[in-house]
Amino acid sequence: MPQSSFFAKSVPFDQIDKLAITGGYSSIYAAQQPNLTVVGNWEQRFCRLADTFQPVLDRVYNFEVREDDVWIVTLPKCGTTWMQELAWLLINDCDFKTAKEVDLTLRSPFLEFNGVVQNVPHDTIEAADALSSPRLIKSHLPAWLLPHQIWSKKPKIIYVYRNPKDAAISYFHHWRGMVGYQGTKADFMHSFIDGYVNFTPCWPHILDFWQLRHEAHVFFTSYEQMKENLGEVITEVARFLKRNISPRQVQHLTEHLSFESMRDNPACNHVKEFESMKAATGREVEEFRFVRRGVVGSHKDELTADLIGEFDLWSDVNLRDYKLHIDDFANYSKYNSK
Ligand code: PPS
Repeated sequence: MPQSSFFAKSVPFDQIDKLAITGGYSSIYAAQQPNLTVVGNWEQRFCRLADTFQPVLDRVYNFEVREDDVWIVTLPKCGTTWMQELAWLLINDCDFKTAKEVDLTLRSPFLEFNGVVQNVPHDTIEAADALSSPRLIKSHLPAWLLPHQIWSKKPKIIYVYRNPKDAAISYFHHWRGMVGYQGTKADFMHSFIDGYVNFTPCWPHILDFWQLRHEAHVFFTSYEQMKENLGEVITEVARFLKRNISPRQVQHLTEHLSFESMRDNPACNHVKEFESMKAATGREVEEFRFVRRGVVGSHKDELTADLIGEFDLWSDVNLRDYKLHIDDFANYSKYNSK
């Protein structure tokens, strides 16, 4: 049996219980030094994932990367779907017709989705492998768990940051709607801060890509910038992907990518993933709209002042050593450094 590139240490049962996870949950560590520089000591870096991910991690790590791929890498709920639709249209000559007809999860597979839901008829790693070039692939994994060929073949990577307080709120609604979580909001937020929900801890995930932001093949942007000036982000992504785009196309894209238009577009609402989850768990999920609220600062009226204080302290502690402030991430622009 080939040796695994990772090893797992189980997390305490009370955490699993709190998050309504059936089955185990683990901290995943690299078994050998990754072929990219990560923040901190790589031997101490871990990523928390439900144990259902374990069968897919080596498959993902050894996935055949193509130089003309485009990868969208994010922490969950940071604007992944929004950026996928944007990038897919840029890569495909603004083919709005196909974009409306074919579900985004088929046009741009979520590579490790088989770790979220096992035994889905549609294996997302095989689907990504079979896709014709140029492919657009989504992943939430931290840099060192991504296919190792990414760091030698250097396909283009778009990383979207979002204020963790807003991402956590969005994740909470997702966890209720998609996973069936019935615990409290405060318990979920503490699990997020403590790095127990899938793909966390959060700050090292962000910081790895932050330190790569000047690399020619990495585009670091934020949900906040997309909200502030979508047209500018579209133009910057087009420049990054070396795609010509007219002002008229920017206008058309801006309309297609508006919150209202994405909310009412079934191809962008993860309907297929919902169906897989329902079929796999045999449970009805509560009414949940994927494109939900779409605002910056949703935490302000969805979190208590105490929880906001805990989040802020946690961010300060994590950023102090790097002399970074939380606003640095939302404001960064690759071509127009503010
Ligand atoms: S996932 O599950 O990780 O792929 O989710 P992700 O796509 O990263 O994030 C979902 C949030 O993005 C919001 N969204 C948008 N906001 C503004 N405009 C547009 N067009 C748009 N499309 C998606 C979506 O509403 C989720 O955020 P919340 O805060 O829950 O509304």
